[in-house]
Amino acid sequence: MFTILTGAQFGDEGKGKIVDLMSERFDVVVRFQGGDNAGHTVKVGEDVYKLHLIPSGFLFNSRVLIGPGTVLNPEVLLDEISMLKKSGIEITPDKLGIDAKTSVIMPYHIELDGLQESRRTEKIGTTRRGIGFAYIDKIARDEIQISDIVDADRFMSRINELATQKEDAISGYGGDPSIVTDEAVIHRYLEAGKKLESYITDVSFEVNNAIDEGKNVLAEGAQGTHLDVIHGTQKFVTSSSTIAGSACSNIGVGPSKVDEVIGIVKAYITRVGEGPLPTELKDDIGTQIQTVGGEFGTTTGRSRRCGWFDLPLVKKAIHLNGYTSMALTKLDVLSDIDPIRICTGYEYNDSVFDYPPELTSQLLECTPLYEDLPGWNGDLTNVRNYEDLPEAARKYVNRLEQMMGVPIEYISVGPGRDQTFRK
Ligand code: 2SA
Ligand code: GDP
Ligand code: MG
Repeated sequence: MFTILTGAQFGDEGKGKIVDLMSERFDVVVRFQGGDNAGHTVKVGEDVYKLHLIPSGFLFNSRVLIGPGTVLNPEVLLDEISMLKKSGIEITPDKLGIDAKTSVIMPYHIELDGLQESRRTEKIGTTRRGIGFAYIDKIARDEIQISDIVDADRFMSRINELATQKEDAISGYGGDPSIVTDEAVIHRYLEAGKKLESYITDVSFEVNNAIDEGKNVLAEGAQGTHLDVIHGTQKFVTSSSTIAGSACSNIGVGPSKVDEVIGIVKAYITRVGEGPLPTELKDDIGTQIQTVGGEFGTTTGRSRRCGWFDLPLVKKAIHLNGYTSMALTKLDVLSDIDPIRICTGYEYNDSVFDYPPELTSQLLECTPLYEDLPGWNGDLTNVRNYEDLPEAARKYVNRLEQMMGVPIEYISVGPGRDQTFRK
């Protein structure tokens, strides 16, 4: 069985939590795009793990894989492996595999990301992890792959081939180009290569074999649908394709193998970084949601902007991903707010739409239209059954499900594994 899971909004929907929860039934969990810009939080009891690269299935017996469509900072991965080791969790090559063709994020990518972002008059708000520049190099065929850093001669020949181009690029932004051939950096990367060599594998081969053997494979998305580089709110997007179809192309699995596609959706919406967010709340309710929901970037600590549930954006996410079911997270955060608003459409240019306009510039001009539902009071974090939710909360969930037209399978009322139940 092959399952794909993606975020239906702008990321941070709680994918890490739901993947952890589901991993018990998956033999293989695989990351297929993005890099350490992602931040996925897994909370078990009092232990909280904030992961950027290792798939969130690491706590169960699943084999976890990093696919060739990702961009990998090897030092961040090694830090994660040692952080988990300190918590008594061994990430050995039996547990984790990295595809040989995975692009490596080099220090010059990070430098260029920071320089370009500082120079932009209209900022994107990148995580400054070098993601965009690493993907540029993949597409330009100027990447360094993980299999290159395990071989000193090959690595040096790649660096020498690329040096002038990268130095010119950094100088062009007014930066210091010495980082490109810095001996200490090269030494550090070669050391990282030695430590990671035994993890290298062929992810497409492993995943296809696992599916053919009847095992359960989960593809874990990072960021969210509307940050997709092709279908998202350009230019305010990440540099990879975040939607479900990308799992097939990035891992190397045929679309005929996909059995289910799960969308993770928050009971409201958040966005970190710049770009349109039509239902953004810049008032006390927005602050309340941000505080109660702990809406701060898992990677950068930046404040996440918060807004009401935006149905048009979710409808588009349902189109782009073909969700077969949804998990609704963070319902607990909406307690003690009355009324609770659902954006059902937008007014744009004196017309009304129930689907987002194609262009970012148009979405920026949209005024949301709302349906109001009564709120509820009290803490939901101890609720363990759907029937035990306050009636108003059940009505809210049912209305969302009816409007989305896709069944809500899981409801989450807190960061913990046990704070989840089936509808
Ligand atoms: P980048 O760094 O080039 O991918 O940034 C481009 C845009 O993509 C957004 N982006 C994200 N949005 C939500 N969550 C992300 N992960 C972290 C988290 C973010 C953080 O889990 O909280 O800690 O700030 C993520 N990664 C990238 C980014 O904000 C830009 O708008
Ligand atoms: P991801 O990027 O989609 O994996 O999400 P993040 O981990 O970046 O952000 C989600 C945050 O919400 C994390 O701090 C989670 O621990 C937390 N979280 C997940 N589900 C719930 C929930 O149902 N309620 C509350 N209050 N927090 C949750
Ligand atoms: Mg996140």
